[in-house]
Amino acid sequence: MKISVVGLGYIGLPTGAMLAEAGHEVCGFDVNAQLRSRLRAGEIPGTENPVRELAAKAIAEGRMRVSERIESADAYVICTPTPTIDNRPDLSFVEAAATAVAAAARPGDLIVLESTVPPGTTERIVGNALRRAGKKPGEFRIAHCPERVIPGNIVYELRHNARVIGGRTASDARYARDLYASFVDGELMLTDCTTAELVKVVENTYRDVNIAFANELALLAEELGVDVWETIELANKHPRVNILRPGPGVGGHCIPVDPHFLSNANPFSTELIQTARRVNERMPHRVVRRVVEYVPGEPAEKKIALLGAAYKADVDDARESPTQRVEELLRERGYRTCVYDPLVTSFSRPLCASLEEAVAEADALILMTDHAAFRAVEPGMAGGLMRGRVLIDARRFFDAESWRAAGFTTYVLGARASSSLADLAMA
Ligand code: SAJ
Repeated sequence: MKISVVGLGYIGLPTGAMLAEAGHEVCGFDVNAQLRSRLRAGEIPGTENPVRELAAKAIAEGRMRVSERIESADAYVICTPTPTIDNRPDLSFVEAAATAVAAAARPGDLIVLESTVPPGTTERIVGNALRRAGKKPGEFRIAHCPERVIPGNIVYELRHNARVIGGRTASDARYARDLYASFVDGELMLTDCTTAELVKVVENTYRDVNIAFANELALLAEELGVDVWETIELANKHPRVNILRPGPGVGGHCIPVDPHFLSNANPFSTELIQTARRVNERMPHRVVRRVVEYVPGEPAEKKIALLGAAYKADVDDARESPTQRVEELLRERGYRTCVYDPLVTSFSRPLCASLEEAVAEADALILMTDHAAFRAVEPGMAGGLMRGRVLIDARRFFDAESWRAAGFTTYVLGARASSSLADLAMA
């Protein structure tokens, strides 16, 4: 088949490259002209090596072309972002892509939307775009096949994950299945478009609610003087319990966003979902509260070093990162801040160039992201450069005992109080 992939971001690019590898003729388009020319030159953005290798190979071998427009094809796969503005879904990228695809598509063609959207969106937006182009939606095959890959392991999951394929009709779903069967080894499950849309949003909302539960438990355990990490580990030994991990907040462009697609659809039937969102949104405030408690004195005279700008471990993506919120809140209170991340290049504020620069003369160090690279951070080195010796570990990442042995006062989210505030007052 000839396939037009619309949107060459973290999903469209590897999906296009996989389709090309499976033997299809792929032409990709992205509205970002700079990205188009970089891709043509073989410069693949991002730090996931399997994605870079796969895309570079498909482009170099001419099996995937980066086009200046959306070319007519047998199938169109739309992979554009769906952010939120004030917690409401912004479907403008999907609408623009659907309008352009509708102009190029011919009767019998398949149009697949992969972007995460509120239930009911695919048929409405694609159908309306076709009608505006003077075409009859019934003459096209329309499907929603939500992407489900985890950033950090994209190529593997693209190939192996089960996929939900929703069709406008059962025959549209079967037609789309044949396309996905050409590169997916996982199970392909067929349903209607709206169910597929709901399934995708439900998966991410389930994760948000589960993390909120873990975060609430962390705060409760602190009050009870119990270690939440041990509690969760022991509870998870039960064959039907799987509680996720507490942390400084929930970031990324999916999990904190998608629950709003549901609560926006009906605020009255989504109270649990909305509460979970609030619990997770409060976590950055909890981190800042600990800074206030553990670093007494005039904030303007204090420097706080933050390790990790990425929203999670070992990715270079800082979108909706809890670090961004914690830094903002610290600055609002008057603290000086310095964020270091060895992977992230794009952040809301300038990043420190090195770990040494971040910790130099700092009064406290906050571990925000559990990047493997931070395993090499030694309390002796950090303590030698810092002015104060306070470690706030929001992921239970470091071995707190060795930091305490190096003279640090430590706070570990959800852990049994190990350096009490009373100790701090006496120090
Ligand atoms: N987090 C915790 N505790 C945990 C797990 C995660 O605090 O136990 C935090 C992370 O630190 C991060 C945030 O949650 O800030 C989100 O990270 P994540 O790894 O849970 O999810 P994403 O956003 O990287 O990817 C999710 C995945 N969805 C599910 O696992 C249900 C992925 O499969 C989706 O394709 C992706 O969203 C998406 O694009 O929708």
